[in-house]
Amino acid sequence: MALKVYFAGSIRGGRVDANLYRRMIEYIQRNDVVLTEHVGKSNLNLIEQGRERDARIYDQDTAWLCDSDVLIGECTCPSLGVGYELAYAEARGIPCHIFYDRTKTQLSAMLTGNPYFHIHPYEREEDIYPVMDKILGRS
Ligand code: 6IA
Repeated sequence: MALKVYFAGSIRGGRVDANLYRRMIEYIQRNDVVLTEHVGKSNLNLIEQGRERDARIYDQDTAWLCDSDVLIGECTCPSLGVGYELAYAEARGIPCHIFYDRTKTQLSAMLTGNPYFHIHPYEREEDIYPVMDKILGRS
């Protein structure tokens, strides 16, 4: 059965890796369901829309998180929201897999120091996909 994947990636933290998110999302979607496809879109409105609108985003995202089988996060570009989602998922026992490009950043010790998280440093994008196959039970 298809897995429900919560893909987490930076939005207001910066969109420098948006195209990478899109490719990772498309890869997951070959066999599985991504609840957060918008994270990979190129035309997101990054401007704060007021607390009411953001409350709807928060409610929807936390509902999707609770409904997900696994969280896959790309954490090269630091994001407060992604950090929050990781802690939220951990508190609910949702497995969390974190990818980051070790040639570009050092991950927070609050993630690398927490044995709950499965951490996958990579150096080339093509190294991501075989690991993703294992996470998604494709190999
Ligand atoms: O602090 P950040 O904005 O970088 O947090 C990014 C994370 O929070 C992502 O993994 C998303 O799941 C979630 N998130 C942050 N902003 C939004 C959002 N904004 N919509 C959905 N999830 C969000 C509105 C964009 C909309 C026009 C598609």
